[in-house]
Amino acid sequence: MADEPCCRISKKVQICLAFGLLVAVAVVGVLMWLHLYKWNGQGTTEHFADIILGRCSNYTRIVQPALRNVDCQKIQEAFKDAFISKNPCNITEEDYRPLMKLTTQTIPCSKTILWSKTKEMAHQYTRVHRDMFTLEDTLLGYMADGLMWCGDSGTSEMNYRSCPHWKKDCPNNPVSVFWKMASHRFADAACGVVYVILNGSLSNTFDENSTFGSVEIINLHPEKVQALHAWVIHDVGGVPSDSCMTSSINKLKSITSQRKIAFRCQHYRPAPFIKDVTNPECSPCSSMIR
Ligand code: NGD
Repeated sequence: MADEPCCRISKKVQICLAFGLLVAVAVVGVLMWLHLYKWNGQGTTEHFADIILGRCSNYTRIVQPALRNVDCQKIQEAFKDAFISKNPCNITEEDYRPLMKLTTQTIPCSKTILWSKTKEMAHQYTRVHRDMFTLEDTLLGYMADGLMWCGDSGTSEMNYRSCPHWKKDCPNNPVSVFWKMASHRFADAACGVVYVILNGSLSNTFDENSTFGSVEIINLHPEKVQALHAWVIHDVGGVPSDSCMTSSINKLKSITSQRKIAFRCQHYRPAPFIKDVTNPECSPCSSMIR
């Protein structure tokens, strides 16, 4: 009889405790969810580290066997170290320095292809003309192309839920800093004639704010780069017009002339461009529209 009120109270307490615990778990869950999904960009690509290792092995064994002595395990570690346990809005070029050192590569003169808003076309071109290189045909670009990655301070995990979007969140995120640095280095090393494939179906065929316009063009060295050749590609169904005569291309021309780099522009339709422009130096090329 004397135990009853005590038991009734303890049941109430138990229920209160259970409810409190449930609320606490829910709050922690919501906070974790908000933390993981706090960015507006896609999260880290699933199996990021394995993909880097796999692509590195494939590239150094099959694509460019001259690089077979490269240590892919070390490269994978250096890549992860650049952004793991770091604030993903505060990544610096210093963070990527070790990775850059491990991936030095020589590209022959007059074999560099830059692109802007023509990624597919540029890669189709180098799949046919295998002696030419876009950044994504180098080891560094090959490993990272199409992937997303980021971590966070206070955890050694990658964030697979969300990563900072370069426009909506912050510019100094792991992906943007990587591509800016890789593009800078690629342009910096270019020599001879450099080619750029541009999209003639857009009004801003040359976009000063693009990576090509803001990073690559200003890092070509006039002592090594004798000319920049722009290949402007039209849509098949587009109105045939001279895409080399637009104000946007004139802007590019004036930037190159200020930088003491010769400039030449040719316009093409996609199919003949991929197939026929085998010798970039041919002049005039049979596939020219005019
Ligand atoms: O700051 C950025 C950024 N800038 C552009 N892009 C960016 N992505 C970020 N995460 N952070 C994206 O790069 C954009 O959405 C496109 O998907 C892609 C290329 O942008 P585009 O078509 O505007 O061309 P860009 O001129 O900016 O750059 C192409 C040149 C080319 O010669 C490559 O050697 O710069 C080199 N690149 C830059 C950025 C990304 C390559 C890549 C790549 N492979 O993803």
